[in-house]
This record gives sequence, structure tokens and C-alpha cells, in this order.
Amino acid sequence: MARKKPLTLYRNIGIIAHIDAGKTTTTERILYYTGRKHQIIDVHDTKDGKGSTTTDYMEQERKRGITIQSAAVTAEWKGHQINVIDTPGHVDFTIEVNRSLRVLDGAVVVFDGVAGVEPQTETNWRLADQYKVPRICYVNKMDRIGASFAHCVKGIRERLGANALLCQVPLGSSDEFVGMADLVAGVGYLWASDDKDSVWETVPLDEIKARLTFGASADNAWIADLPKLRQDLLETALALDDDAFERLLNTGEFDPAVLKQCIRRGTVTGELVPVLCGSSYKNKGVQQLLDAVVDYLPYPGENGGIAMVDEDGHVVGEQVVTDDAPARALAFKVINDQFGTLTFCRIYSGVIKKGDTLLNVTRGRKERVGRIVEVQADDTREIDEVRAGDICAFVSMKDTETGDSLADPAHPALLERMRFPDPVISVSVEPKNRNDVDKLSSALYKMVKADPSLKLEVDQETGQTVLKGMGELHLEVTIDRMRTELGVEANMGKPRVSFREAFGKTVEHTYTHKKQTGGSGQFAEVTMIFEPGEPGSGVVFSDEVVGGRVPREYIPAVEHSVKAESQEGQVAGYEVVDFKARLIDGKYHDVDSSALAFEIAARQCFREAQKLSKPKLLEPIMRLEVVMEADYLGDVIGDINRRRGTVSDQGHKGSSAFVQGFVPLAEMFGYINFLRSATRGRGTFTMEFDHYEDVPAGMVEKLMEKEAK
Ligand SMILES: Nc1nc2c(ncn2[C@@H]2O[C@H](COP(=O)(O)OP(=O)(O)OP(=O)(O)O)[C@@H](O)[C@H]2O)c(=O)[nH]1
Ligand SMILES: [Mg+2]
Repeated sequence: MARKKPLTLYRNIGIIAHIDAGKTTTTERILYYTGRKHQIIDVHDTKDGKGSTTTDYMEQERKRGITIQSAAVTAEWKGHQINVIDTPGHVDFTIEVNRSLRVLDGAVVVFDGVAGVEPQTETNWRLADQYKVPRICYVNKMDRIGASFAHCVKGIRERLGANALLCQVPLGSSDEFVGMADLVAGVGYLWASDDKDSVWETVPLDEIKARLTFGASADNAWIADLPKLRQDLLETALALDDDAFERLLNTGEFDPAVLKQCIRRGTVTGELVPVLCGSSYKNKGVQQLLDAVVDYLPYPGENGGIAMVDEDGHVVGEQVVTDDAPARALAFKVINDQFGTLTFCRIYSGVIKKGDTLLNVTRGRKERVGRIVEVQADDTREIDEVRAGDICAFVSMKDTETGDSLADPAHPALLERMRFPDPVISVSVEPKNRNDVDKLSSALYKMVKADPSLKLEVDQETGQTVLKGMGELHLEVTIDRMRTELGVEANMGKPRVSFREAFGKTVEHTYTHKKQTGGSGQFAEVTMIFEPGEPGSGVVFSDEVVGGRVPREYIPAVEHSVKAESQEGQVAGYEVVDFKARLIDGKYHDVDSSALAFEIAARQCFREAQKLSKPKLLEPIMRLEVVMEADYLGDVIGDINRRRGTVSDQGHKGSSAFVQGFVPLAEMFGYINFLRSATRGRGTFTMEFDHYEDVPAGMVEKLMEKEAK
């Protein structure tokens, strides 16, 4: 069967932003205006549990009014198939943005017109940079009191460093927001009302001034500036086409089709970022946003193919997006629900049919393609085949996990992997009912498999099961989802910081393990050098033994032992990270040496060497942003300093003030309570992991005492 729709008519896009910017509200409008849905549900109307937006269907999402997991929906707009993934803005669920951006071709970045660029917008923007995803900015909530397009554009330019191309400017703001001027088409759109079915009137740009006068002088200034803004747009966009640019300068004329092509080219390469505005809640600007998605965001493959890598992650080639190549796909999400296991994949090349066999190249195992489904939020529709550019889910795959590459077994290839964030908070977890121990561990295993930003460990001292995640909300939601989705109830301990340990300096150390009194003895000696590595370099083992002084067959035992032992360091039992262990010498005994003897020797060598290295305790440092009324600025900053934090920036945002800085996570539990009482409930904050840092020498004991409580 040939392709039904040419690839050029597809758009795979993500909607990304800080929490509450209006992503889900916008997605809901997209479904309405594309005829996918006949009713709009508003996010704030779902807490009673009666209704739900299409993409926030999970119980935890409805109750909290926030998005927790990304959800995919498909819509048709002007002959194009638009696959949209609505992502969460809360920092704890950043993995969902990460994996979506990895497989999407473009993104709409939504801004709250009052708040402008917020911390999570910035984080998601950087992620999109990493994955080279072209973007459109949509300044939403122009109807809110205090909305400022100018402030938002300034943030886009200065904080995000984007070459913002103003394709629209708002006409009015807050309760006077009536529409927008379209600088590309050279017209204004004026809505008759806030109703979802309200129509807009199209008026020529030069008539707008005579038609509209607003209460706010800033809004009138935008109107006065329209001719200049239009000229700026033409010059910036047409500069991408020499002939068109020259014609514009010489004659003042241009071809509207060429203008759109230029904007498209600039957007796809990332040179330009079109900026639009609107109010999704008041039903203004969403159709125009859809037009821009079609006009400016790339079709699959337009922006290049997918990198292929070797086992070490080095790029070895590129697979172009085409049906006429061996099948290649990337699994970006695995969920277990009423349909069984669903493995979400993005197909990069080839055609995959029901009944085909694929190779999971990452794990070296074959997978059969049972059923293939197209997913629409929480609903699925069975299909027979998928092609390059598609996003689909395979049902009941056995061994495939997030980030794995699937390929035609005759033409295996590894695709560029995803990066997962580090979990920094941990809690102990126990079943509510003592008999549920096995049920709990299998449920936890399922949750962790579906979410690579969770990690499961067993505390070797206490035997407790420990769940690690991105933040308190992440862990709470995970435990709650186990209850609603898998029927297992669990109790959670107090949240704790995931500290780490590191070697303080390079140490060379020899350990001899000897037990040769009577009977069969044990003998092994190892000499190793432990070197601290760069942050993120991981644990590296290198075998540098010459002349068989440690026999070949025992070397894996040494490596295994060092890696296992690094899970529990000598400072306070935390994982030891980022070091190189070089096995340089050793001794063995013909009869008494064994793998076990070498394992013991390596373990002791590691322990003693770590102690000798002046080991360090590392703690997660969080990037913090607090927004509050200006009166409270001094109190908030004083408190940050008391929490061992540093302030990196402070200032005013509209009528409120903000502080940005870095604070150790260990000092931040219960911060919300402080902020509420210090700001009379009006302060808000966001916090996300930034990096690990040495705990100051004097603090180690104090912190560990606090942890032990
Ligand atoms: N005034 C106004 N409110 C809006 C607009 N868009 C969204 N909202 C409201 O803002 C709140 C958050 O909207 P959501 O759509 O849930 O935001 P989100 O970006 O999906 O949030 P997360 O998924 O939790 O990150 C809801 O109460 C919306 O009704 C808008 O254009 N104007
Ligand atoms: Mg949402």
C-alpha cells in the first residue's frame, strides 16, 4: 500500500512551556477548531472529577489541574495531519518534555503573557536547543490583567537568546484584548466576542489606527508602530533571499509567497523564531497558531534525518526520513495500562507492518510487531502499518525500554539516545498491607520501567526499598498512580536528599587478601589507582596489568567488585560517582587464588582507598526562582542566604519582584510553608536540579545528623 498522504503534509509538534502557561487549554482549542471535538473542557473545571480535558485524563491530573504525563492527539488542519503532544510544565515531570522533544519535528512554546519567560520555559527551551527542534512562540493569556507582550518579547530575546520575529502583535491587552495584527499578511483580526464560535473581522493594517483606541498607552503605542514593525519583519525575513531582499529595498515590493517561504526556512534552521499572540481561554488566535504550524514548522525530515551512533554514542551517520529505506524506529515511552504494554515509537525510516519482526538493536533481542495502534490521548485505534515520520504504539513488546532503537533485523542501526535527568530526592516505600510485599515490588518495577527519571534501590543497611525521583510531587504522584492504576497501596517515608560521594584526590593503594591457615586457602593481591573524574564522567574501569600478574580470568571479578562497592561509599553510604579505577598490578597464587578472593581484595582496596582520598560528600544544588510582591524581597533574600543559598539575579517583573539563585536541596524541604507565611500566601517558587556540589567541610556531620532523624 502506498503512502496515503505525502510526508510534506505532516507536522509532529510538541507544546511546551512553564507550568500553567496554557498548553492544555491551547491543545483543547486545537481539537475543537480542527473539528476533532465538539465541546471544550477547561482545566479549572475538572477538579470535581466530572469532566476532563482530552489530554489531562489521568485522575491525578484532573484533581490537581496540572498535566503530569504527555499525551498525544491528532488533528487535521487545512489538509495537514498535525500530531500534537501536550507536555507537562511542572519541573518534576521534565522527562516527559525530554522524551517528546527527542522525537518531534517542531514545538510551540507557550508563554503566560503576564509572567513572560519563566524558569521551566527556559529549561524546556534549552532542551529543544539540544535536540535542535525548530520553534514558534505563542504569547498566551493576553486577556489577563498585567499582560505585556513587550515584556514577554524582551524575555524571549534576552533570556532565551532567540532571534524573535514578530509575526503578530496584540491589539489591546487584558479586558481590552480584541485580536491581533498579522504583520505577515498585513491585516488585523478583530473578534466580535470571547465565545468559542465567535468570528473575526479582517481589516487592513492601515485602518486599525482609526478603528481602535485603548485605555493603556502601551497598547496604543503598538498600533502606532505597526508600519515600522511590518517593515522590520519584511527586512528580517526577506534577508534570507538575496533577490527578494534587493527587490524590497529597491521597489518596496515583495511576493507574499516568498515571504512565507523565507520565514519557514528561517524557522526550520532555527535562525528565526516567529512570535504570535492570543488568548486560548478567550478563544482568540488558536486558528492563526494552527496556520503558523502548517506554514512554518517542518514536516518530518525537512530539518535533516536522525543521527546513527556506535555503541559509545559517537555519531557514525545519518538516516534520512524516507519510506524507501530499512525500518528504523526509536522507542520513547513505555506504558502499562488496560491495553497491556504500549511501546510508543517514532518511525524514522521504512515501513513497519503488523506481524513484522524487528530487532531491538540496543538489547540485541528480536521483537515481534503484534498489533500497531494510533493513540489519541487515552484511546487507541488499530492500524496495519506505519511509515517514516509516524508516531504510533506497538502493543505487547517484551524487552523494549525507553530510548531503545528498533530496526529491520537485516539492517540494524543504533539511533542517537536520549538523555535522562538525575533523580535527586528519595523516599522509603513500604506496602500498606504487610502481605503486599511482592505486589508492591512488581508495581514499583512497572512504574520505574515506564519512567526513566525514577530509580529503585534497596538500602543495604536497612533492607528498605528506596524510590528516587525528581521531586516530592513526582514521588507522591508515582505512589498515588500505583494505587489507582495497579491497585497497590503504599506508605512513603520522609523525602530525603540523594547525596553522592566522590574521591577527593588520586590514590594508589594495594590490598592483599590472605587466608592461608589450614585447608584450602584464599589469596589475592591488587594494586589500584583511583582518580577523581569530571562531573558526569561515570565510573570507568581500566585494566592496565602487564605480564599476567593478575590472571585474565580474575579481572572481571575485580571490575565487578569495584562497581558494586561504589554503590555505597565510605563517607555516609551514598553512591560514589565519577572516578576512574585503574588496576595496575597484583599477585596471585596457583592454588589459593580464585575469583572470589580477587573480589574481596578489590572491595577492600576500594574501601580503604576511598577513605584515604579525603573523600567528598556531594549535594544537589537547585536553581530557584521566587516571584513575590516587591515588599517581601528583602525577607526572601535573607532567607535564601540562611539556607546556604546564593542569589544570582533579582529584579522586577511587572508589579512583582523576583529573585533567582542557587540553594542546596537539603535546606529546601518545607520551603512552601516559609514562603506562604513570609509573603502572606502570595509568593510562588519553582526549583529544579542544577548540579552537584561539594558539601562544605564543616557541614557534613551536621547534615548527616539531620538525615538520620
Ligand atoms: N485568562 C486566561 N487564562 C488562561 C488562558 N489559557 C489558560 N488559562 C488558564 O490557566 C490555567 C492553566 O492552564 P493549563 O492549560 O492547564 O496550563 P498548562 O500549561 O497545560 O499547565 P501544566 O500542564 O500543568 O504545565 C487554567 O486555569 C486555564 O484556564 C488564557 O488565555 N487566558
Ligand atoms: Mg497541561
